[in-house]
This record gives sequence, C-alpha cells and structure tokens, in this order.
Amino acid sequence: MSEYTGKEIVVLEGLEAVRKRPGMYIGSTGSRGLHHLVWEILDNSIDEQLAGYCDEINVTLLQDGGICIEDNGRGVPVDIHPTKKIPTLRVVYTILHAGGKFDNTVYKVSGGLHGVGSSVVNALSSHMIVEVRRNGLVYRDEYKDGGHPVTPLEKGQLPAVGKCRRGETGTKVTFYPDPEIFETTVFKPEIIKKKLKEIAYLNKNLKLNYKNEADGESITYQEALGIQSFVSYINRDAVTLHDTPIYVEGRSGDIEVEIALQYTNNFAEQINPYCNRINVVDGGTLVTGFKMALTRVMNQYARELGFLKDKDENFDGKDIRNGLVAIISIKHPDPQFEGQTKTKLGNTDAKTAVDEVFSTEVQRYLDKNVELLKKILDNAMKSYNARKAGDKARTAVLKQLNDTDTKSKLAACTSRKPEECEVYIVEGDSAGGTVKTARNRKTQAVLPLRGKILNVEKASLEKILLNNEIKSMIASFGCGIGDDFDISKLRYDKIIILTDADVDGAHISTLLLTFFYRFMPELIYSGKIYRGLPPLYKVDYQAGKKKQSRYLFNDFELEKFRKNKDYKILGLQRYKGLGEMDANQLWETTLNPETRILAQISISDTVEADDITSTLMSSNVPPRRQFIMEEAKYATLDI
Ligand code: 0R9
Repeated sequence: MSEYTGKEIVVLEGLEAVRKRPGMYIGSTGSRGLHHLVWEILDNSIDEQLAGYCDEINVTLLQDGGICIEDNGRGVPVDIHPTKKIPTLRVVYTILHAGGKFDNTVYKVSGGLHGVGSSVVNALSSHMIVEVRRNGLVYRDEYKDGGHPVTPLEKGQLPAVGKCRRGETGTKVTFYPDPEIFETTVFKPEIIKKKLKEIAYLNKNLKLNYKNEADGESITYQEALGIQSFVSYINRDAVTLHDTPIYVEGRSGDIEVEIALQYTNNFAEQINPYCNRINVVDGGTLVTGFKMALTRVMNQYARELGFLKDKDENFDGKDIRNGLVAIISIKHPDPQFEGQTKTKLGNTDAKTAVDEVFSTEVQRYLDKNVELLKKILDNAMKSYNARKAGDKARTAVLKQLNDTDTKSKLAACTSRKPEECEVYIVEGDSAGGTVKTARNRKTQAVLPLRGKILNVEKASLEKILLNNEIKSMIASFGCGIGDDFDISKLRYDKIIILTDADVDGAHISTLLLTFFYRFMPELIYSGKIYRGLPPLYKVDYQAGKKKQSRYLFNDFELEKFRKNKDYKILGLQRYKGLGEMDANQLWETTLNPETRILAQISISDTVEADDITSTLMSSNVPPRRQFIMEEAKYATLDI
C-alpha cells in the first residue's frame, strides 16, 4: 500500500467507524441508505455548480451494478495538502469530516453530512475510483474494501494517467456499494431519475444527463425555468386559476430568494420550501416570512380594491393560501437546520429576507397583472365565506365527536395504554364484522368504514368535517385535526388500513392516505400509519408425503412457489376479499402480530409526495389506475 504508513491507520480508523455504524451516517443500510450515497456525491457536484464552476453532471448506472457521477467543475484539487502532506483528493476521500474546510464556495449545501460525504461513501463501498481533470492532465485514485487506497503515489504525488485538453476540468466518481454493508446494492432507476428531475428544477442552469447501461435509457434533465416549471409539473393534472405560475426573485443581503406559485381549484395548500437546495420539509423561518408577506400584501390589495370593506375583518392567511401551490427556494450562506430531523430552517434573517423580497416583487408583478390579482382575491373571498360557514360546522362536529353515536362504529379495545393498542380501519361492514371476531380484544380496535371515503383534495372543509367516515376516524383517534391536532393524545400506536387486495381496496387506501397527508400529516411523519397486507392466495400442496397449505401474499410469491420443484400444488384459492376468510384464517394471516405483514407508510421526498396527490387525485383516470395497480404489488410503500 505504497507510501502509507502511520497516516493510513488514522485514516482507516475514521472510515472503520463509518463501517461499524453506517446508520449513523446515512440513516439506514436499506434502499434508502443506498441511494443516500448517490445524493452525497451528487451534492458535491451541485456545490460546485452553486459556486458557479459547473453546469453539467452525468449520472450513469453501469452494467456491472456500479454508478458513475461526473461533473465539469474545477476538479477536486490534487496538490499536496498543507497539513496532511498527501494529495488533497486523497484527504477528501479517505479522511472523515474532511471537505467543507477546504472549499471556498459561498453557499455550501449543508445536507445530512454537511458536504463531507465523499469519505463516507468511500468507506461504504467495496470499490471506488476518482478521476480528476485539471491542468491538462487526468489523475486517478482508486480505493478498495471501504476506502483503502490502492494507487501508489509517485514522490508523494498522485500520478497523472493521461492528458486532456487544457481548460478541460472535472471530477468523475465511480463507486460500488459494499454488499457486506447494504441489504441491497441495486440502484433503482426510478428513484434516481426523480431526484435528478428535482435537482434540475432547483438549479435552472444545470444540465443533468442520466444514462442506464442496463436498458440503454438516457434522459437529459434541464429546466430553463427552474422552480416555475416545478410548480407547473406539480399542478400538471390540476385545474389552475392562471396558466403560468407567478415567479419572483431577489436578494436581501447575502440571501438569495426565489419563489414560484400558482393557484389551483383544490382546497388544500402546498408549500415546498428549500434552503440551499435541501427540502426543509418542516418549513421554518423562510415559510413564516413568505406567509406573513403574502397575507399582508393580499389584505392590503383586498381593501384597496374593495373586496373587503372597513367593517370586515381581514382575510385569514389560510383563505389566501387556499388552493396555493408554492415553491420557496433560498440560498443562505450559513443555514441553521433545526429539529430532530434537521428539516426546519431556524435563521431569523431568512424570514426578513423572504418577506422583503417577496412583498416587493410580488406587488411589482401584480400591479401589472390586475386581472390575475382579482382572481386570487376572489378565490380568497370564497374561502373566507366558506370558513365562516365551516366554523359553525366545525363547532357542531367537535360537539358531536363526544357523542357516543359517532364512536359507536368503533369496536374499541379494552386496554387504555396507547403504546400497546392498534386500530384497524377496515373496508366494509362485513369484513369489519369478521375482524371484530378474529382480533385480540385487549389491544386491537376495529373501525369499519362504509364504502369509499371522501376525496379530500376535492371537497370543502365543511363537507370534509361533516363526512361520517372522517368524523368516525377523528373521534376514534382522539388527537384532533388540522390546527387542533395533538399527536400526544393519539390513542393508538399503530393505525392499520385494511382493505381488499384489489383495485378498489387500493383506491380506498389511497384516499385514506391523502386524508392523513393533508389533515394529520404528523401521523405519517411519525410512522403511525400502516397498510395491512392480507394474503392473495392459499395454496394446498404436497411436500414429500406431507400435505400442507400456505398463504401467499402476492403474485411474485406464487410464481416462486410454482417454480419450486419440491412442492406439488394440489389446490389454489385466490382470495377476492377479506370477507372470504373466516375468523381463524384472518387472525393467522392478517391480525396476528407474529405472522402478519404490515407495510409502514412513509413519505420519501417531495416529488414523490406531490406525485401521489396530484397523480392520484386528479380527475384524470389513467394515471390514477396505473399507480394503484403498481402500488398494490409492493410490500414497502412510500408515498
Ligand atoms: C462527481 C462528484 N464530484 C465531486 O465530488 C466534486 C468535488 C469537488 C470539489 C471541487 C470541485 N469540483 C468537485 N466535484 C472544488 C475545487 C476547488 C475548491 N473547492 C472545491 C478548487 O479547485 O479550488 N471539491 C470538494 C471538496 C474539495 N474539492 C476540496 F476539499 F478538495 F477542496
């Protein structure tokens, strides 16, 4: 191992720590953690773009299972590091927590690993190759088995392996995730493509070339209009109040602000905030600044244009955000990410900057687009009036929630300890009846729902709150809804959606998920929502002389079973619905915590989350069906 002696021990100790506790650095060793490796490397290229030196990134899924990411930035420096006395490139890729210190970019992307992820990715790879083009030369450094350098240095320097055009610069990283660390090392093209699409929206001058060697697919992602196109994409199936999203941009001190927004005829609002290209899903100061400015500006206009009279109270912020889809993207030189998951921005100057830039620029825009302004105020007025009516309805509903009548559909469990209780939300009264018989009465409650639940994307708050199925759920969970929501009051540790394994069942489940996503999102974020997966088949078979039967949960399992030469299939029953199982079978396959299969629902990223709401909830039928069928096949559900 060349000229490495004492120094290498220190290096490998750092990387060894990463290999011992990968979860601490990348969250998990499942598919999510695996893709995190790609995001870490990509982040470095995006940093280089933010610094103004890179405008193109190639991402190639290699035939042999590796992945190659290449940018045309300045190239990682290869000169000797002043204190470590080895090439800087090797420092970056082998010393934990090296990275940010050396770079002088103004806006450092400070994601999970604060831009120091290169060495972490190396530590978790069985093989990594880094190639840098700089000074008319091509340099290459290679590592094996979790970051051990295998390229001999020449007089302490990284040897050049070839020449390139002078002025041609860039970094190319190829790596192979270590199968000893990861449960799966297979990259999913769909996840990668989605990420690249999101990056393209957030970096309007960046060209991202995707290529998959396995199927020959190649796509270039480039969005000249950036977040403005992102908003159009989210709303692609929605009915919008205006064709082109409003776009404003500006700078306040060191902070750059960009906002795109468009109104739809939906009732829900959706604001996706990004700081330094990181989706701060819990919002924070940048969202507060935006909301304050929007409410103030619109109320001012409403009075000037006579929508509100002197005696009227102001529009509530929610009236003005009714049907709003917005992307806020700011660049901050020193972002403070707060909260347990570091997904909330804390800098107070971000609030002032967003407020200042947005209020000035949106007024400049709306003064020139008075017709659009009137449409927006009209829309707010409708919400204002509906809210007044809704307030009355809400009071009535909250009063009713205490009535035994609303709760009567719930077959409660006897335990009062939320940590051991779960509630099954079951499609239909008849299946509900069987579940009631089959369950463990102490810890399992059952709430049967009649027919399809309301599509909350399309209904007014008043209608939503008067819907019986929704009322039953709010009453049963005990934790309120919307602004009154309090997760500490939730009566159950798990809320399990149990529908038939068919298209209708998948649709009901999607409607329920949408309801939770819009009105009780914390239930999803804190991992309380599950889908029960009832078996699709019961197969009677002979293995040797023994006759046995087994439940199979999907077509893949059946296919696998059919291929197994040790079994002779004697009979196959396909369950059309939960109702076809008796109480014993239902207990064994779907209710018994020891043997059942549950899929925990999570939200993986914004583009995906948007997809579920806008793809599924549009009145455009084909994509909805397609998604439901696809979703029905898989056991791990990300929405
Ligand atoms: C394909 C993935 N790309 C990268 O990982 C990547 C890192 C990187 C980089 C710099 C330029 N491009 C990059 N691509 C860079 C260069 C310089 C200063 N800062 C950053 C320079 O030429 O002066 N680096 C990221 C960290 C480092 N370089 C550093 F620590 F080595 F400086």
